[in-house]
Amino acid sequence: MKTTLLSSVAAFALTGAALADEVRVYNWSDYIDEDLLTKFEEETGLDLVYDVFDSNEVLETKMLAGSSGYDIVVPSGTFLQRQISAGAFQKLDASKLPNAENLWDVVEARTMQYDPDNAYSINYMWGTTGIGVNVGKVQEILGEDAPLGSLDLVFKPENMEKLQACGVHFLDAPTEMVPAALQYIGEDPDSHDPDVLAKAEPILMGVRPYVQKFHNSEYINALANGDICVAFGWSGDILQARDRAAEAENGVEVAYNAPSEGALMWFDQMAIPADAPNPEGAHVFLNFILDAQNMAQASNYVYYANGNAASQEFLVEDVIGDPAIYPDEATLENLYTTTPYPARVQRTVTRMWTKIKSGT
Ligand code: SPD
Repeated sequence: MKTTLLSSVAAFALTGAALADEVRVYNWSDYIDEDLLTKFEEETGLDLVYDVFDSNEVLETKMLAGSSGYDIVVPSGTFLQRQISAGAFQKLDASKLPNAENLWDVVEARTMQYDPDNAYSINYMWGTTGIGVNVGKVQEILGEDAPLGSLDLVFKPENMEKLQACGVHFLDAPTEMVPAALQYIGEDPDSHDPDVLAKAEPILMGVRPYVQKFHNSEYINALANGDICVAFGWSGDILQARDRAAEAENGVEVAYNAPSEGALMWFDQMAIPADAPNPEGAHVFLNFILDAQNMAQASNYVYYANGNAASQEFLVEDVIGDPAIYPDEATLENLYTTTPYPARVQRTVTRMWTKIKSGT
């Protein structure tokens, strides 16, 4: 098995025969138990090339350009929807996915808003976007009653001014940070109205000076090592940071909270590019992932919920019993979803984000 981080797949001088033996998967970083990759190769006899990315925008650029060379990719729902419209994916062949019977109708009903009939994709994982904290450090700085689970922690300049001393990371994900800022001020987080979207800018600009870095994966180790004390990031990644800190026995206590004001709920979907070199192998990989025990092994490792009902009996209590991963009814009611921005609105948001990141 070959795995690389954000590798380029520019050169494919492979023969048709070689391609048929090889499946190329492009997934998010820190999103699988690598033992599963080895198991896939052993069980199927196929060679797996497994590359990783950490941004929907990076994946989208490849998907819209075409010829990515991948057999499976994993966009989030809103990005998937836009890429389906652009013709980037091929329909799944249900006859090659017998394990699809394990899928969870509750999740399928939600992902249909991005992929009607779930014709092009299966859910891999889903989660929320929220606040990771180094509990001890944040309480030392803001006091015992620090708003650990509130957007006040990250969007109130007085708090952020103090927290900058111990380090704050934000996601470099405009389609998540802008909705969060809108939610904070009581606007519709899924607004596509440029006048409403513009209201997010002063909120983000107001705390921008105190953000050390905008990045989508470095915060896991940074939180775990105690190098930063706050990250606005993805649920399972922050829970992985919690575990890494506990394993290191370094005295760092990491906690994740979906913001009490409301959190984004998102779905990462596995899909087969229209020009995938090995669609047959892609279906073999999807069917392997859809196996209940394999899917449970993945969730148990990465602390994200999955869309596989049959896997639930194999999930450890730390996962199935944690409402930060499998939300209870009350938590679910406090989650929102978003829809893709039309191209003109997307350009406005991208411009705003460039300004925010540069701080000018
Ligand atoms: N380390 C894996 C992170 C997966 C995050 N998925 C992105 C969700 C975007 N809405």
